Amino acid sequence: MEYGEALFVDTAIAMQDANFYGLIRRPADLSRPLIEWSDRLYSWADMEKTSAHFAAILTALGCAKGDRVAAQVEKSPAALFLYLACLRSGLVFVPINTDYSVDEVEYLLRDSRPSVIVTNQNKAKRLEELTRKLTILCGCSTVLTLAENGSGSFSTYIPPVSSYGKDCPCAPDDVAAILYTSGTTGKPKGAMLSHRNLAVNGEALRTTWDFTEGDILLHALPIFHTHGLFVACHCALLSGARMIWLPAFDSTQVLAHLPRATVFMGVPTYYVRLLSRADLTAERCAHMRLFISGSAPLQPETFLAFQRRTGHAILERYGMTETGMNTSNPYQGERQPGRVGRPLPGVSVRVVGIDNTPLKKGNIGILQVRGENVFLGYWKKPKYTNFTRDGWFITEDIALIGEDETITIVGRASDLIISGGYNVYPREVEQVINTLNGVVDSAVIGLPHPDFGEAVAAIVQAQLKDDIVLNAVRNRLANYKVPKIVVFVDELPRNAMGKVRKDLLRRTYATMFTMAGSCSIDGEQASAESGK
Ligand code: MCA
Ligand code: AMP
Repeated sequence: MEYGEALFVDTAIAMQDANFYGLIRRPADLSRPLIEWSDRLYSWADMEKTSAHFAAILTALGCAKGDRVAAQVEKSPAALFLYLACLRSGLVFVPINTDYSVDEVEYLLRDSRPSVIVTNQNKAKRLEELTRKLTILCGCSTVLTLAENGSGSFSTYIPPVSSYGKDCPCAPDDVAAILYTSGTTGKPKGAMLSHRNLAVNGEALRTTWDFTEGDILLHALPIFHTHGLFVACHCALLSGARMIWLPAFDSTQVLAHLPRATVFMGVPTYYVRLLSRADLTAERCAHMRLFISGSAPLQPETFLAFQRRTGHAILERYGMTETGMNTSNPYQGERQPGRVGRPLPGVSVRVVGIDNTPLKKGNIGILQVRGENVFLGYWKKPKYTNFTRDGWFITEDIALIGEDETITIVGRASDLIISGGYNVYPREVEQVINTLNGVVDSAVIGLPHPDFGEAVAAIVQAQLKDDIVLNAVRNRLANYKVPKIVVFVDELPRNAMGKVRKDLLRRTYATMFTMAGSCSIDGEQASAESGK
């Protein structure tokens, strides 16, 4: 059984030049604000002008269609304009998590081989050293800087007049962006997203969630992932809406801006943290029309507590880096806690058994997805691309399609941990821990956590100080991958094949974080995180 409609018919998307930038719906009056950022307003005209200027800079730097531009920059309107400049020039944007360590960045640069790397002043020196090394090894080149206020060696580069020109025509399957996502192998893979992928998914979300020019999107997400860059920004860009941007999630800031906003998007942790604030009230949300959650499971108790407190039923949707958004609860109609709704326009889903046989409603199996939202494949790693022979993308999610055709994500086939909306692949952390002297083996697992949903725990067969383990991970990987707890054991439990029984470990340590009870969703006992 398959559900949803894979054929997506939209004349705007069927047009000859499929450059996603051409689909942006500017308001008639370009002086209208697009982004409110601290005490500055950036208009739609600023977006047009700055992205054209940045595109000219990239051309002057020698970038040609299809070249990669890597960006490890703090969130700012200038960073968004850099992304748009890449689209306009037919370049492939490669956003990098600002928290990534030198080792992690090195891997991404070696893999993506960008022609230009844009970064912050404080990272530039480090990246220049890295780039010098990589230039010898694999031909990576220029490193330039772009600060949060838009200054830096990238934006002050003066391109010759001849570098300014028309936007680059693109075919629907031209790659617009490569987003890195980890995998069971522990090494990130670059998901190639085409102009078509971005267009069909952006349009599906805009129409499903009823975005209009009158909307004001409160944006607190990072912009190096699908959620903050594509889901949030594309809804605004495709509808002529306005955005209020925060540098990062901060519940005080979010609450301060909610009375002027109409839409808010976040990972479940944002909602848990908002609920821990007694000043989250229905009055404060009176101007809001929609709260959206995704990237990780929204607990039904969070959904219900939020509804009780504010009168708003959070709309939960489900997606992946490789596919964009696949399903959504309805804008009009009942939003069901614990379910991720039905397929979006243009998306088909099915649930299959281990022999790849499609299952009937009511059965649990692996979720597969098909549609024009599904990515082109992994950059330079075709053999990792998980498609069935008949063209379905195999997710690592286990799902149930209900009688009413709504979907519940019941688990994951892989060991993936989703902590506060960030993915952590255990293998990557285990590999670091296992290199330490005295470590026989380790098992990294996700445990229920009241704030992050899941948190990383390391069960290590060794007798060491936990600082040694934590510092080793901290030095090599991004902060959010550092275990929140390390447990030393004499022996890891194994099955007959010698494989570590992670299921048993997850059960044994299940209440490790929840017992501590660091966050309350009732607001009365605001947690230590309440200022975040
Ligand atoms: C920060 N830390 C974390 C996390 N974030 N640890 C675990 N999980 C995290 N997500 C580290 C910090 O570095 C710090 O380490 C310590 O934990 C406490 O941090 P805290 O100050 O509480 O964190 P924060 O800075 O307030 O950030 C938490 C956050 C943030 C606001 C939840 O992680 C966030 O904005 N997450 C959103 C991620 C996201 O956009 N995901 C979308 C992916 P130390 O104590 O050592 O300093 S796109 C996707 O998934 C798909 C496609 C989809 O469906 O959308
Ligand atoms: P990423 O690798 O960052 O693309 O994350 C994609 C994964 O996030 C999916 O495969 C799911 O496991 C998870 N995910 C996203 N949205 C939801 C949701 N609403 N409920 C449960 N899991 C989700």
